[in-house]
Amino acid sequence: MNEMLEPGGNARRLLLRRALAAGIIVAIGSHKAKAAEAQIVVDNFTFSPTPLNVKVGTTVTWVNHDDIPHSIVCPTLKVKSHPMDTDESFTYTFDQAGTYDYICGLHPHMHGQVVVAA
Ligand SMILES: [Cu+2]
Repeated sequence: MNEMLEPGGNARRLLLRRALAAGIIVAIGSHKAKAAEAQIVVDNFTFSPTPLNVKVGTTVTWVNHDDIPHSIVCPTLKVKSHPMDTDESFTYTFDQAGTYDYICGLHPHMHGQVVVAA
């Protein structure tokens, strides 16, 4: 039989190796880019957990599990959500450290707090 090496063999293997390495780099990159997330549930006229402790850069999502609407109002941040109907959510990314008190705009007796650490 002809034992001659296939001319493109090495080049093809090199390309494959490069493709694999690129794939690994992409995987690491996307893992690093994944931002912190946290969730606050609104249920039975209560925010939970409160206080919520997070780090700067965390995206917080409030989800309303009540069968009446609630909203998020934080005067410090000048944030005012739309009224969230059942299972609707509101998202805000905290990019500065601090202690943030908020209330429900529809039921001002509902209090919550997010503590953002640097
Ligand atoms: Cu409410």
